Amino acid sequence: MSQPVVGIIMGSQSDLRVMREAALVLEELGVEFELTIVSAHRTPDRMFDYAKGAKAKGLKAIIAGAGGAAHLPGMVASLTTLPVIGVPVKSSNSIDGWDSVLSILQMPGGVPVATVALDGAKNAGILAAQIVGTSDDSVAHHLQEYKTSLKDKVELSIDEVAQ
Ligand code: RP5
Repeated sequence: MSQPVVGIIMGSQSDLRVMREAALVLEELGVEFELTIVSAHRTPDRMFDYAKGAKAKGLKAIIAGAGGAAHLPGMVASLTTLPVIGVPVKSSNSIDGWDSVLSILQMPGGVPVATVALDGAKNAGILAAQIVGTSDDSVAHHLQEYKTSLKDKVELSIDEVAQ
């Protein structure tokens, strides 16, 4: 096994039902990743250590998912120069997920978090693979194949509708 190049973190085990989509697509695209729980509110020291150590251990991007008052992606982005992709998770007690979306999306200038759709962990995985693919030909090749498969699916449905 080679070294993980993408870190997937989430605020709680309850986020895993959403965040596993990022792991699945990274696996499909041949990207090595690690996955763990890091909470901005419950384990702030762990969050600090994770973000501070991420670049040195070889990560190229971090996917951070959280729900509610979702500070994890923004706080991690404040502690590292790695690109951080934020996944707003619709947690059970949320106001339709708007709390998660706005707290991850509305970062002040200077500390960007690339925010995907509510529960959009799949796109977070693809975006992380695209970051890795800028310097990894094998991953870039997998991404090209993935794009071709999307096109093929549409073309197939066009043919089916025409019949
Ligand atoms: C956030 O609070 C987590 O990211 C999760 O989405 C939400 C609820 O957490 P649990 O109460 O299910 O642990 O910190």
